[in-house]
Amino acid sequence: MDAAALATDLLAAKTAIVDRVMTEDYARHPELAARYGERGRALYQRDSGHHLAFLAEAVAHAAPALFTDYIAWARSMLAAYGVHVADFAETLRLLRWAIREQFPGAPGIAMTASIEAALEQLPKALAAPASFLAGDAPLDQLARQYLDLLLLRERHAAAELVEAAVLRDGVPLQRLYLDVFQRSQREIGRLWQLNRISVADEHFATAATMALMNRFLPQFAVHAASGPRAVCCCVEGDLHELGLRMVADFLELGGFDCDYLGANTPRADLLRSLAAEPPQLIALSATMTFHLGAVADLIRQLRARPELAQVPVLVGGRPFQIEPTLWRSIGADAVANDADAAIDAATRLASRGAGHA
Ligand code: B12
Repeated sequence: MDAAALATDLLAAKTAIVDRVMTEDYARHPELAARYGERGRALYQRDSGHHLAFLAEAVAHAAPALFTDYIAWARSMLAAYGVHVADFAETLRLLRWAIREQFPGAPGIAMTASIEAALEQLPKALAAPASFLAGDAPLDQLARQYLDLLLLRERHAAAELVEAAVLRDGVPLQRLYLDVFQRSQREIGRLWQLNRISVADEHFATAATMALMNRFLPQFAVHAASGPRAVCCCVEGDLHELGLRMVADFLELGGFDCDYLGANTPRADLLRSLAAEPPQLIALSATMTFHLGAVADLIRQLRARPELAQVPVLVGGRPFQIEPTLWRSIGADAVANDADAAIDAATRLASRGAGHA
């Protein structure tokens, strides 16, 4: 049985497995009802569904790191909401048991290999990951000030701060993007994960940073209508567009002519518009591991169309950083882990024109 088929079977049994795990856990540990209260069961069900969704991607792509990374993240997120690490470990053990019951023999063993790895790592996983802005790198201080202002909802002061850094002090735009914007966004994520800030705080910071990027780009980009055309989009379902937007801006600064389509691009519409005018490059972003299926599917569809089969596909986003070989197994032509590296990869791919890596 191949990996993709195992993952499909696992997902098809998701509801049954989650129900079984929860019933067994509450039966073995009656104290859970008092510990987690009335909403406990609903949250247990939701979270176990997430565990299974990430596990299925690790199985589908034969990439256990996708699951172990998720478990390290979930461990701190759950801790921030009062879930005991011992209870989390028990859920994972029961998940392993229920999957093996449901899929006896080799399939169940293959499906649960990542759970074994995660359980081994769990005692070492941090209750709270370290800050992204704790260092003393040149722009750390600027990033800290910028984030502090955004968390105070001081959007105009934040804008003045970074504008002065670029226009007065000569900080290169690319450094501002990567060392200040990207890292403060990651810190925002960490603070949300630890339940220290709200989704509203995150939305405010993301919108303010996107607005600043809109203001900066026209001041620096040389319009390159004759440069290679790149279509940049997030796969269907994925809402994280700021990273892709950064990539598109860097490509524009590097001489590309980018059609930036943004978040959650519907697959059918994308394929139609690509076929109408095939670009020299497609830049695809996925942040959530559970959107990797959409990436693989889209690439398969591109390869199946004669007019698009040779257009190179560059991928990027969080799961590709976690598992460095994933781009290849998913069928892309190259990966880049940040907007800087994206310029080199895109230039290489576009200059090669047709053909795969
Ligand atoms: C802002 C944000 C959101 C916003 C996005 C809004 C927007 N307009 O973009 C919203 C609120 C929609 C959101 C939703 C969710 N989010 Co969110 N989000 C973030 C946050 C805080 C910042 C993202 C960002 O702007 N990063 C900065 C950019 C510059 O970095 P980047 O995205 O990594 O991009 C760089 C590289 O990855 C690469 N790259 C990216 N794409 C591409 C493409 C190509 C072609 C190339 C070459 C390179 C490349 O280059 C980029 C530039 O250098 C991150 C935290 C984080 N660590 O990133 C969480 C984070 C990604 N989110 C997370 C989660 C859990 C979610 C939700 C599931 C929450 C929920 N329960 O609903 C949903 C899922 C939504 C969905 N269906 O996609 C978790 C993921 C954890 C995990 N284990 O996977 C994170 C890590 C937060 C955390 N620390 O817990 N989120």
